[in-house]
Amino acid sequence: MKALGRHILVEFNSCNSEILNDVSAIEKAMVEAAQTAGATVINSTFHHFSPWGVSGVVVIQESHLAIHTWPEYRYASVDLFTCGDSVDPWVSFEFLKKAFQANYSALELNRGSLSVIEKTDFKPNTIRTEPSFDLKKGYQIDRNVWFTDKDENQALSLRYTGDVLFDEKTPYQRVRVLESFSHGKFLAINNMVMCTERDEAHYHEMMVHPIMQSLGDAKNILVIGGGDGGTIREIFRYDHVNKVTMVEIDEAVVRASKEHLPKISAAFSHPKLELIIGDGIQFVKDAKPGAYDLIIVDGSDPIGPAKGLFTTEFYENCKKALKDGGAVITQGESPMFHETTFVELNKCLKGIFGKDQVHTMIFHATTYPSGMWSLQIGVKGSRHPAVDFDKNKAQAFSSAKGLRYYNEDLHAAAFALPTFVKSMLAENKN
Ligand code: SPD
Repeated sequence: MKALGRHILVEFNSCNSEILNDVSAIEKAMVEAAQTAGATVINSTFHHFSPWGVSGVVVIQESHLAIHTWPEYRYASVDLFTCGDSVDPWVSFEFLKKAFQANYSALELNRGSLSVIEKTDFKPNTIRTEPSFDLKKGYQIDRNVWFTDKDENQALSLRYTGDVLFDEKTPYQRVRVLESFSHGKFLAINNMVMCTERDEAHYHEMMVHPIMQSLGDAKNILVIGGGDGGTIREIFRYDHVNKVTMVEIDEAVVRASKEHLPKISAAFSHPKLELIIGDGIQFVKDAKPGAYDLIIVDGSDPIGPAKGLFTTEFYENCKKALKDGGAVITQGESPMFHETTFVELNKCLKGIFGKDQVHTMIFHATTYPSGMWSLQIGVKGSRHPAVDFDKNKAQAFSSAKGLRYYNEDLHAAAFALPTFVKSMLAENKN
């Protein structure tokens, strides 16, 4: 070869936009393109941009493969650079063409033409005696792929291995299970984190225990959503519960959790559970008046099928379906991330249950954007869940069950709202 390297500049057009926006699929294709050409992969870094597009590079012992995608133009710009004769970059090109389902144009340049550059007798001052990686151990790629849950202005990202454990597009949404480095496996719906192995207890324990401790002997419970199973797992810690009916719209969520999140989905075989795959909104509409002690709404954010879980009609139907003295608790979004939804939901509940019968809790949701999340409760009666509970029982319960987040002190503390949240909800005393 009369040059140091071969550089192919590729224009991939008319690609599959979905693939061009899928950071995991792109990272996999780029790494495999390098390996197929016989390159030794050292490292890869890929990032998904807001609102769409992916950039990344695969560093190979023989140089690099780089990409930037514009899914909205069905276009990707790709650089394939190899040094020496051992790797043919056109093999990587062929691989990527198929992976992106692309049309193409490409140009090969010789880089470092030996007719214009000359070797010197450069000797570095220090020479590394150990290789930077051990070829004997084989494939040693250090992947850097991120999952990002975001709106236009804020985001939470988790670095994950790049391996996709579950990925299905259902009639309702995209359901995925991925494995993060910091929080274990996690369930994602569309591009939102639903729960991670490491911190799911924060959400599920707070969803269930403050209200269960306050109601004291809730026996007949309805759960809307909650397909991962974390909420029912917490409910079944109470022996006095007679029956839990759970209505989840998307069977794939249940399946994904059973297959990959065994600790979260452990209660699906409980004999007191009736699992219905169906529309929870319609179920509540058709429910017998006064049937339930407690309704738990463990839905996703108000996009797609969960939209109807944020409406006046839905909570009016919940109230009808509750016994006197019963309560509904719902995931109430974030005062820092979804301010409008958080406030509107609160107004909606107050309009139905009455101003003094609606109570808001805040807890640390470390893998939801902003890290600050709420649960909102409507009570059909005068019970105040922050006050009307037995602290000694809560203490005994949380330690006997080995809970990770909820305890007797946190119970009342979770209802103490920061001043800016009180102002949002017009709950300031003066
Ligand atoms: N932005 C995330 C809101 C998620 C609420 N539900 C999560 C389901 C966990 N059981």
